[in-house]
Amino acid sequence: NALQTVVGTGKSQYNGSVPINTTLSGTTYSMKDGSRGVGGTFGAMAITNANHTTSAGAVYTNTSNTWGDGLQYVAGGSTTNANGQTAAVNAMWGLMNTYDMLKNTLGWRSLNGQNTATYIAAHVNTAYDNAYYSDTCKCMYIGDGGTSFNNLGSIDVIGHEMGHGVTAATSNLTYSGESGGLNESASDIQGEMVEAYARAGGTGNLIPATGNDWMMGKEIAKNGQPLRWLYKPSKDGASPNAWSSSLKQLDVHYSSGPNNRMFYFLAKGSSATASSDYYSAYLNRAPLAMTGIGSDKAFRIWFKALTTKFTSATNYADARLKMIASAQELYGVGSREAKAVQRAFAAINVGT
Ligand code: ASN
Ligand code: ZN
Repeated sequence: NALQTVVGTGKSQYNGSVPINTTLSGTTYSMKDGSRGVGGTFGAMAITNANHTTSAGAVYTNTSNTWGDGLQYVAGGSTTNANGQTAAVNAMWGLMNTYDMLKNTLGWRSLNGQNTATYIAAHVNTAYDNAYYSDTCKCMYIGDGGTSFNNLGSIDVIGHEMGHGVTAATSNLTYSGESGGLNESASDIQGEMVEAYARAGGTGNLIPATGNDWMMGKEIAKNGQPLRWLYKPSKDGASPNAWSSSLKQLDVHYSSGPNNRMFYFLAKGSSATASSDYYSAYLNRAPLAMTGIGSDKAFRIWFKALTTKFTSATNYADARLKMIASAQELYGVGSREAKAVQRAFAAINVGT
């Protein structure tokens, strides 16, 4: 038919001017990307306008292929963003980069690996300070932010929400207790890896070793404080840095902390200096510190375990065993990578 994927220009809120894929039909542009995903609700990856309700609404359209003005949405505001396009640009940019990171580095297509198109509904609810994935629609809802946050559409938060879709389609980790913490951590890890990929230019088939900040949602916070610190979870005042038998009683956004830290140590290593944010009191045998294997290998090991080995009931001890098995399959029994996994779990008080 007459649908044609074209490249437009979006003024995003957190990443400046960005190229976004749109679709031209007659003389109308719509925020649909027919090159990323097929089928699904809209036949292509898409951004809709929930228009301050809790239902998805219609796909964004425009008479030109230039979208948004980079400004925070203000209800009834006089800026061009009063039409809400900037929120849609944020969403499309995050979604494109999430899709590309998974596909280009891991060969994983969309949420389910089968390339079923997903979408994001922008402007959900009014002054809504959250974003979430729904497995009913296999889609994500992004709020404009209220008292605590600006628009929730930073790259790491979108990567996080899409991570819930990947987890739901694979291990389906139960969203409570230790498995719930691992579910949350899987999303935080994916969010950071998308951030690293996007900031390196969004091309290539490796996860860059640098580029992400190891903090979830720093860009969106009105007070400058991130939602979570992956490298030292306790900085939020509520998340523990290490596993304990009472971890399972915590909210999943706190019991995620130790696994986030495990992943940081695995990728980047730890320090032997007790005053460092990167120090683990549990690596109390020589050499006291550990050397990381880089984000690319760490994420390959993690993703293989999450999508092919974990079950809905996987806890921290089970995750350790399956991560070691994953590393052994990818890099060999006795490999530096497999030993690093063991060491990273030891650093959060899981195993030795
Ligand atoms: N933004 C939150 C999350 O994705 C929503 C929730 O509590 N599930 O974790
Ligand atoms: Zn989450």
